[in-house]
Amino acid sequence: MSDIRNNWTKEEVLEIFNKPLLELVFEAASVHRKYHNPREVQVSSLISIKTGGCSEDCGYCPQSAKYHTDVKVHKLMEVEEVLGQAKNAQAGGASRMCLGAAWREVRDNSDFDRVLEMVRGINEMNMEVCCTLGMVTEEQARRLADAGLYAYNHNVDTSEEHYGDIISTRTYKDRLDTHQHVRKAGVTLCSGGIIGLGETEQDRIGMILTLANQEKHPESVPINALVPVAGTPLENQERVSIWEMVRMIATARIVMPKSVVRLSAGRLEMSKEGQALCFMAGAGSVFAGDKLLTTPNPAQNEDRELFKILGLTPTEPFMKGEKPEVKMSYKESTKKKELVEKVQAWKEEMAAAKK
Ligand code: SAM
Ligand code: DTB
Ligand code: SF4
Repeated sequence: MSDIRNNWTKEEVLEIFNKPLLELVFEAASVHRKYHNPREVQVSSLISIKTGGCSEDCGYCPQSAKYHTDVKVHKLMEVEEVLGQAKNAQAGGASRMCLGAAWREVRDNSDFDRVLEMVRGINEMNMEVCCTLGMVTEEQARRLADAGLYAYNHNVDTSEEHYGDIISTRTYKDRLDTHQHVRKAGVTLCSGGIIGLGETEQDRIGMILTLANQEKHPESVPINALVPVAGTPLENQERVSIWEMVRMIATARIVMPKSVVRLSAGRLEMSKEGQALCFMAGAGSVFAGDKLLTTPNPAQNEDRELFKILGLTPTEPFMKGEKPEVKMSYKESTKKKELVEKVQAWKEEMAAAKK
């Protein structure tokens, strides 16, 4: 029987999740070695292209307009600034840029046109581009695909049962509908969730089941530990232990063998040894750079040291999928000729550095 399945039962996943920890890690490590190169870790870099002032009420999120947090609202960034940050991230070893916007959903306006231009520019720089912009229609997903989008991130965050306790302004079904739109546009899906929201073990299993029983597993599965932020309803949540992260990562790894499981938010609180165990349990990706969207993340030099100790190297872009073909190139679509030349020069610089 193929081990790529989408008919997992709650009992089966529960049994995996509750195995003695070292057995669980061993099994996950074995699956990892079958489908992935255990010496490589895919490195993604995040940019918050539009920050704060979001109309949604996600209880964990410092960017909701409903809560009073220290996050400063910032309108959509300029294309040039985003491409400049992408270039620095690429030089630091990132193969993927993830552009995050504090939007409920994408609207068909000039801001979206600007995001499409960012996507074209980063794709032109030979990086994978991921966007996380809230809900999208099928047509919007297609426009992103035509601009060269590689992945779309849209997390289920928790189980369907627990969802209403965390977010009231949209439904679980809304999330899954956007997944369908992304799939129909031929863009790879990045979807995972957060632990530490006050959920039960059943909820953690439920979240994994939602992802593992999709017709096609998400190509990326980010597992976030809640970063409790002052001013949000979840500010006083206790931090999850490293053992809970390891269990989640290992279980996701076993039930979705081909997916890249990302050790996501919460790394700042984890020791190097703890992170090593997460890699052993099948994490094949991290967010790098000293900031996630609005909260801190380990500094680049710390990750470099960690990778060196563990003998890990960052993955090259497009190792697990084709580079998306664009309908209109960055050069044809943009009026900013100077920026086109800059991007060209960066590309040559990067190519020379690799030789
Ligand atoms: N607005 C879009 C959306 O919600 O889909 C995109 C941005 S949103 C910040 C992306 C994801 O970040 C959320 O789905 C959630 O999983 C994660 N996230 C947000 N705040 C977090 C926190 N405090 N700790 C851990 N993960 C968090
Ligand atoms: C994901 O699963 N985690 C990232 C990314 N996808 C967009 C976001 C984490 C955000 C943590 C809180 C913050 O920095 O605002
Ligand atoms: Fe808005 Fe996304 Fe934050 Fe929810 S998680 S409040 S949708 S930015």
